[in-house]
Amino acid sequence: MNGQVVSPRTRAGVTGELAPRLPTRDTFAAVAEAVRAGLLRKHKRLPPWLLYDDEGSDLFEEITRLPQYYLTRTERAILTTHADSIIAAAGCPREVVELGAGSASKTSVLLAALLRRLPRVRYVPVDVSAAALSQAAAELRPLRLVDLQPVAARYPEELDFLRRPANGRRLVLFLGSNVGNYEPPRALELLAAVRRHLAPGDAFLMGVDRRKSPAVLLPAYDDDAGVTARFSKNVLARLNRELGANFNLTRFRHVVIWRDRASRLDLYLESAVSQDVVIEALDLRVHFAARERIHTESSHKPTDAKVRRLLERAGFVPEAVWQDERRLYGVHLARVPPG
Ligand code: AVI
Repeated sequence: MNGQVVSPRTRAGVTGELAPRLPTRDTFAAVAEAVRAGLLRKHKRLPPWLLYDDEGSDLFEEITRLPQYYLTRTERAILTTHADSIIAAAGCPREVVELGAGSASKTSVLLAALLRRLPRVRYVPVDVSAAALSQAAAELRPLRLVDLQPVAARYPEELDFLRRPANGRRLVLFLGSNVGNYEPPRALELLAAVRRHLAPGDAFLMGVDRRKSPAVLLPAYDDDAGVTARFSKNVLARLNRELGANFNLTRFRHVVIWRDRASRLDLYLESAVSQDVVIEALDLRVHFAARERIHTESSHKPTDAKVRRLLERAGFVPEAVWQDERRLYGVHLARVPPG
């Protein structure tokens, strides 16, 4: 297992195939189809979007508050410290679109900086979750001069709302290092799709967790308190709830592996024993050998040079990067070049 570092509670193992984290608007049929296809493969996997039902989203919120999970608070600190220079460099956009806005808790600092320069701005939070969009609205209520136009949509499939005319320059935000959960070709597809919908001079701001020592990365994804393990195992609990499966959660372990060459973390659920699991709604019995794994998610940790290449290949011109003092995390600004 060359070039791999394994979390202390983990043994090295096979590489799972990667899937992008698609936003969920999960119908029973979509869940059933994804589970059947994923668990009948030689190397079992479940798509990452299955992690984010209501319970999973609450657990992810809990992860963002863990001392080991530095990503959220580091990004927030960068945006807070550099809000004015980011907004100036972005060219004082009149419209801010945020992909995967969630509760928009980090965005208000950028909007406040914009409102110091402009009398009014339009903010378009995009999320698949209506609950997240109404939380965003509540978060931004104190900023009275923000014209809020939430859009419930998946991306990149449903970016058509970007076709409607912006009343001036646009800034698209893609924060939280969400790009890291996409397999590189899918990340390129998404960024290129965004780029195609933008006009010359528009800007794109993306938060990315950087490549760093696995000694820092592994605890962020395998915390002592076991919150990330509960987040991972929630996918099995979800299959019990929604598909009448009988996964015994105590017989699976949360496993995280650092793949040095690919510069990513792979997250798995590993069967502790040889066992069969029945999924009633699929009329399916699935066998797990002892130590067999289900790949559930990957989190890529690119260098800045790799992020720049990705932006360029998507058709943007990278312009600036803001970082924290420890250089853990980067916030990258790129622009659509003149036609
Ligand atoms: C949502 N995404 C950016 C998280 C990450 O850091 O890759 C998902 C996550 N999974 C486990 N911990 C965090």
